[in-house]
Amino acid sequence: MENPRRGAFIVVEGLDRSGKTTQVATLKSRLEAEGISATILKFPDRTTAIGQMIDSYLRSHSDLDDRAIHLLFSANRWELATSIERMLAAGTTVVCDRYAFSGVAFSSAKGLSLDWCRAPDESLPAPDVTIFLDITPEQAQSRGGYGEERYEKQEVQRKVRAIFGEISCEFNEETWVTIDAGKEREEVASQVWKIVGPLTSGLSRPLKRLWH
Ligand code: 2DT
Repeated sequence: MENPRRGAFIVVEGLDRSGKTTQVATLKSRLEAEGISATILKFPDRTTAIGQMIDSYLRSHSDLDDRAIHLLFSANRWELATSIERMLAAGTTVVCDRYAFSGVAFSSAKGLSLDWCRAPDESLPAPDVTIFLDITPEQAQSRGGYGEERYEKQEVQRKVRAIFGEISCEFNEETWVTIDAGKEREEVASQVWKIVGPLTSGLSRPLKRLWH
């Protein structure tokens, strides 16, 4: 029988080296161990045709206009939007590694206006909660620095972090939670679980839409 309560939509955002990938993997194991029906998604989803164009851009194998790549990142979310809605309606918890907030933060760090950046993601399913794993560029550096991809540079990360700060002000403390990701891995994982755990029994309120 279909679950009358829908699944929760949880987004994990964070800067490079914030431990986002590790935390999402830890969360997945915890959800599985608790027997909770959950799916993990990651944006960009580099497996689709659009995702492959994004991958090529991020690896600097191709160049694209700032607006064109922004629209591709958004289209990459839209191509999964219906399946996200279906999974939530079926009672599955959906955890998403990056979402539209990364889209807005990284593109507007390049000088595009926040309003322009937001527009293509308008009406996408809105997360019930966004967990932002915060780390300073200095802490990131002490974790071994950044990788090779296009945005993995201190100056970009600094700007992106400031924009995430601005975006967070638009949400209340239930829909946007910032966690100090400079703490020990286990400590961060337990804070993440404190937020996610209570949502895994399902929600009866309707899913909201960005950016309402
Ligand atoms: P990963 O290192 O997590 O694969 O991210 N990005 C991501 C954007 O510029 N716009 C977006 O909409 C999204 C989802 C953030 C790859 C890089 O892509 C950036 C880092």
